Amino acid sequence: MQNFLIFAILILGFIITFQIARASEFVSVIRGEEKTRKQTNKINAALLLVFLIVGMFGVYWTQHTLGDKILKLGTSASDHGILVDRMIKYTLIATGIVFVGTQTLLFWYSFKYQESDKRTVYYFPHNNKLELLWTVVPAIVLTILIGFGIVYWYRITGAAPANAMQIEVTGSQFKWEFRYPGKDGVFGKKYYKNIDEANDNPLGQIWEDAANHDDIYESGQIHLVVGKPVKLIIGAKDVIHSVGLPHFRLKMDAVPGTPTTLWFTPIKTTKDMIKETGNGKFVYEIACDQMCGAGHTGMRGEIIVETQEEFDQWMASQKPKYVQMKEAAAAPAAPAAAAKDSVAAPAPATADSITAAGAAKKDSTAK
Ligand SMILES: [Cu+2]
Repeated sequence: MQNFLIFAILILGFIITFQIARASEFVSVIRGEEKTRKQTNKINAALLLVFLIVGMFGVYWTQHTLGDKILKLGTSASDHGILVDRMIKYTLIATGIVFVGTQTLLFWYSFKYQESDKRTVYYFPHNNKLELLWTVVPAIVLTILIGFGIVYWYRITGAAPANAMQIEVTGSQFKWEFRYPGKDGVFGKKYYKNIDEANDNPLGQIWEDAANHDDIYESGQIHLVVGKPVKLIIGAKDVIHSVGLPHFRLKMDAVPGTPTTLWFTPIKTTKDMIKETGNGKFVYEIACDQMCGAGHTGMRGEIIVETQEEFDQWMASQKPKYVQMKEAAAAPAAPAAAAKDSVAAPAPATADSITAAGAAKKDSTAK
């Protein structure tokens, strides 16, 4: 029924438009074609001017109303973000001047130089100087802007400093998971077939690899040190996600099977930002920047930027996943207590049986 109504409305609309067009044609015949054409021309010229004024006001109004939503992020909280902000500013200034200039001339001239009986048309086919000017000037401006961009791009995507803290970031529908390499500074090996949420191995760490034994696993939230470079090693378990860091002005795709990296130095602590924004609940956000499914908008992670002392204190309170798992496995007599730390209720009794199961799985796929 609804479809029929929509169809009927469309048909009626078509008939009405057709009839109006026909009626105006008859009117123009009665009035005289030439006169009508001139009149329409005048109306169109005036409408172009109206379009310019309304359009320019629209541009101003959108900035005025929505600009806050962007600017509320405050000044950038990372060193790279300052470069990005600077680049956006210069680009907006250059394109803004060109936009206002060209649009004003385009619509104003259409109005001012509309058809007139008092004026003969000046035939102006070609001018080398002008062509050179409007080719060379934009080329120079664009080269400068792109040059800036390339230099910044290499700085942002280039190798991280040797003293950078490393954090592995893994996206999946619909959450962020993190891993710190622990005291040895080395990430243990992982294998995607080892991913086993039920047995407390969400990243698929290979427990036989001793480098895994001190790796710290975090879900949803990470801690960074202010003024200390951090390198993110980014991956995904299912589809393509993207690590979006609006306050740091950075983003990088999280691709299954192809690790990507991103490094930056946070320059303001969370406390600094609370003071700066006046928002007591301020928290740095990791937003998924790649449409990844139904829960995409809720795929949120949090970053706490703090001083080295605060970070060390927090890190000292963290237990490696391996230790957590061992402890849960060593306490089979008290399943209620174990269930608190480990998601797995009917899980294998020992860590050894978990690794054995993982190894068996690998063997079966190797055949
Ligand atoms: Cu996502």
